[in-house]
Amino acid sequence: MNTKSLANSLPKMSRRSFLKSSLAITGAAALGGGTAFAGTALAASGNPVPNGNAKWVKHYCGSCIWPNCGTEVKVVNGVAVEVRGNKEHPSNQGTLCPRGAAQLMNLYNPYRIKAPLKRTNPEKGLDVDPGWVEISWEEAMDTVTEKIRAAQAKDPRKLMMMYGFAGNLHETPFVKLFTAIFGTPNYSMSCGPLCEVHHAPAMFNATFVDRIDAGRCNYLITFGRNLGGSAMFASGPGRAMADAVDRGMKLVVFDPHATPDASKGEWVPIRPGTDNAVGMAMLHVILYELNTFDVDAVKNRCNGPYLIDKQGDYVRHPESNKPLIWDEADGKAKVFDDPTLTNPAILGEYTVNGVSAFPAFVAIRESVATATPEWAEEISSVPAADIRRITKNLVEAACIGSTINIDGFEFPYRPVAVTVGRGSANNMMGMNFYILADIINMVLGAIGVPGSLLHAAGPKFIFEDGMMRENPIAFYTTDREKKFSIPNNDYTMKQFYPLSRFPVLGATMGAILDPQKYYLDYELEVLFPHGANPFQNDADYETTAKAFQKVPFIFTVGYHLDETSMFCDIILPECSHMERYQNRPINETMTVGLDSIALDGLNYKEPVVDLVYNTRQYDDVIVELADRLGLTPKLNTIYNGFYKLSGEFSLDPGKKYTYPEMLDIRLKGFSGSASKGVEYFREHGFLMKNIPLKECYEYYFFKGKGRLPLYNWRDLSAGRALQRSLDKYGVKVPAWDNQEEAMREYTPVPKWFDNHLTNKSDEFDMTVANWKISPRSLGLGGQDDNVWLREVVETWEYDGLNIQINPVTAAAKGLKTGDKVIIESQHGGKVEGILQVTNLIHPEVVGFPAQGGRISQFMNPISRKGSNYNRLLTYKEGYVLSENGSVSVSSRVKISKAEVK
Ligand SMILES: Nc1nc2c(c(=O)[nH]1)N[C@H]1C(S)=C(S)[C@@H](COP(=O)(O)OP(=O)(O)OC[C@H]3O[C@@H](n4cnc5c(=O)[nH]c(N)nc54)[C@H](O)[C@@H]3O)O[C@H]1N2
Ligand SMILES: Nc1nc2c(c(=O)[nH]1)N[C@H]1C(S)=C(S)[C@@H](COP(=O)(O)OP(=O)(O)OC[C@H]3O[C@@H](n4cnc5c(=O)[nH]c(N)nc54)[C@H](O)[C@@H]3O)O[C@H]1N2
Ligand code: SF4
Ligand SMILES: [Mo]
Repeated sequence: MNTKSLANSLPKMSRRSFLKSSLAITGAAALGGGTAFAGTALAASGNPVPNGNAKWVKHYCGSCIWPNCGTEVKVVNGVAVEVRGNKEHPSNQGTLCPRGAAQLMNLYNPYRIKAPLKRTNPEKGLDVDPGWVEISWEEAMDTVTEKIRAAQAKDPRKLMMMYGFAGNLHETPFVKLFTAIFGTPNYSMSCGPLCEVHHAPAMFNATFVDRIDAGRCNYLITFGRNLGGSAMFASGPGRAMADAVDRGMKLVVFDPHATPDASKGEWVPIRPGTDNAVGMAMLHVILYELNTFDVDAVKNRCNGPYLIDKQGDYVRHPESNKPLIWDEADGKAKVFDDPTLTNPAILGEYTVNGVSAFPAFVAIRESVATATPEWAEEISSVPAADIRRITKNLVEAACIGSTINIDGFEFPYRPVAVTVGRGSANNMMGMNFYILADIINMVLGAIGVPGSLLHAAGPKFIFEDGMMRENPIAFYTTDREKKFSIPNNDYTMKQFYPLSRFPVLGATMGAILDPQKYYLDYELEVLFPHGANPFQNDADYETTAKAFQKVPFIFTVGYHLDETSMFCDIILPECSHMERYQNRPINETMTVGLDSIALDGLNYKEPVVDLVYNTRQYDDVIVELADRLGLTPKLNTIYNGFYKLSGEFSLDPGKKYTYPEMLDIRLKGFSGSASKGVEYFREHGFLMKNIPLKECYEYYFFKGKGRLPLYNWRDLSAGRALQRSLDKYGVKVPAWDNQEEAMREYTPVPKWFDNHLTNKSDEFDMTVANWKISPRSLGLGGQDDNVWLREVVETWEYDGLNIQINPVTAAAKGLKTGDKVIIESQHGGKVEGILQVTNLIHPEVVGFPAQGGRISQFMNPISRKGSNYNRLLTYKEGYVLSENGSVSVSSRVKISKAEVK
């Protein structure tokens, strides 16, 4: 269904008063006197801005994945009129990007939800008029409370929350801890299946995201990591990259599309979904052709020397059960932490405990024995000579053997990094490739040391078997086997995808529609999506629509009437970013420079003006809901635990607080001072607690204590644990026709397998690629109907929201810029759009910048422009990433000219 046909098929919508009033509004000034809702905690706590005066209010931006930028908002006579960067703020140092500057339109967007709404039409669908009517907050909260209470009385698991990026940005415990407070295991995330950027950081180095030490890196290779469009925040990352390029850092970009950062280095066009082949060839060149790598790192900083048996398991000491290493110094097997261990063997074969064993490095090496650059060229289209040249440059730039002294501590100095983003990681074999990139970094010793790829989480590492243990927040392998149950306890489906960080959205939707197939013996009754859009941002939106139609009661706390709202029974309108009390940790991620690497602190914001409409802050809604359900003590206790609050600076479990009061205690807990609560932060906007420089490099914590997983025994054991659980209950991974495919990614060493992107035996002769563009944050922060940002996209972005193909392909297919085209996917999806012919795209690829084609009829019509490439993707098992259920961001497609009517 495309936008046009949907619009034509829509019933005549009865435009209710909330829309009428919005259209009458012409300017920000007219809104200054908008209705504030006197009953909220926010209003009760007092307006910080005196009317009649011009004043700059300290704030921080609410418009990006990493909203570090400190801002100041100019308020005149109660109307916010300007945003500027806070010069005192160490993160952005006074700068601001267009998304930040355009926040005024987020506040004064006439398409916001202005009062609580109730649907009067019981029929639900993306093209059905819900028949919204305005109701009071009291009525709305009564209805929601009663529905939750009724579901809880039957089975607390009948309640499910779904959050997305717009909700995530609240930085409140009440998004992530909603399930704990309301006592259900069921949650889902629209920002999961297409956002698999955490796998290798979590598995390889126990952190949430990795970051490039751009302040010291000299040679940076990116695979599907769109630094220009996605990570050039106005804060530290943008500055770090600009400084690095000025300093002469070489940048090599493997991407089907020439990203903005590729213009600052070398662009290597690659067929989507084939990065794993190129990575294997790079490792082959390093280990077989150049035979130059960081021998010390392989011997002493990873599990390269751990002895493994023919089954791939560690060979362990019979008594202590510790993994063994062969010491070449005296020809003996020793436990990994034996103080006499001097020269770990990384090659050869040994007999230990009566079995034949070899160092894990041997298995890694053999896995790429035949992965020549010529083999990879066939698969990826990247010339073998380029793979050899780039790999050689990388190895030379690694300065293997050199050291650097930071704060009196001697580090290996490896100024190179191979880094992976969504385009590669979220693609077929992406999890394997993500790990492989870290294997390449590891054999060069370029991980966690100055100049290389770092991990942001700080000194929270736990070691097991001498190895860093996986990130505890991601709870992987062993825990999941213990919790595996049939009937299945929850709708997250994580138990069938043991390496998933997120709930498996597609499987959850399938389970709502057919619980038995997913071994569930109960149905959901209440669904609470918040700032989540599984219709626009994920795959198979028609299945999601059917699942949403099936759940009896859905409510949201919403900013505008997005696609998800179309299925809601009750809508509670929420404050915009400039009307919220919030705090948010400051730490630079993804890319760090010399002046941003050690930043650590907390940002603060509060409403800059009276509430423009009859809205409440999300947090106040949750606090109120919990109170109505008798859950205040639980909520307060969980809040204390989340922020590690105790004693003087902690909540009294028996007392009901407003959110600003809770925040005040949190800020005092953070600063450790009674004088540094809300008042202090109001005046300063932030508080820094920078970390010592040497602690920014994990090597500092690992040296002599733990190693990294060159050999991914964990992947192997996760697959085996899953198989044991399936066998124990005699069940299958639900919905996979081919169980072998469901198990194929659990490999401890690099591996290649053909898949739906590489099997080109039909008419779908091209592959899609999609990327983010800097002025546009998906739906994040309500940008899609932010008219100022829209103008930036349409006036200044070279590609607007048009579909791109290469001139060679265009000529062969008789297509030209401006043609209306239809793209059809191998999975059956279809989208229309306007063509842009450009050299900046691989000849076999159809490129989709950002995302367009919003279908909600209640948002600003400008948001409907463009095409929604997500229609071309699928959740269908066999096409997703088997280890974690993530969706492949590519599919094969064909392109044709649309008939002009
Ligand atoms: N085509 C395409 N699809 C993608 C991606 C891509 O690059 N291209 N990226 C993927 C990635 S990495 C991610 S993380 C996900 C993100 O996907 P989601 O988590 O779904 O995030 P958003 O689209 O940012 O926002 C979700 C919804 O919140 C609404 N919203 C905006 N502001 C507010 C607000 O203040 N309050 C509330 N309650 N709602 C608000 C938006 O209109 C939108 O409908 O998308 C994935 N999907
Ligand atoms: N402006 C803006 N910035 C954002 C966001 C936003 O919405 N807007 N969202 C934030 C979020 S939630 C996330 S997760 C991060 C993600 O940031 P990134 O990981 O950088 O992800 P994308 O921007 O989606 O970029 C994916 C890149 O991969 C390329 N690509 C696609 N397929 C392939 C492939 O098969 N192989 C290779 N080598 N490349 C491929 C695309 O062309 C694109 O350049 O960005 C964050 N930053
Ligand atoms: S970089 Fe991010 S936080 Fe900074 S102004 Fe832009 S959107 Fe806001
Ligand atoms: Mo994401």
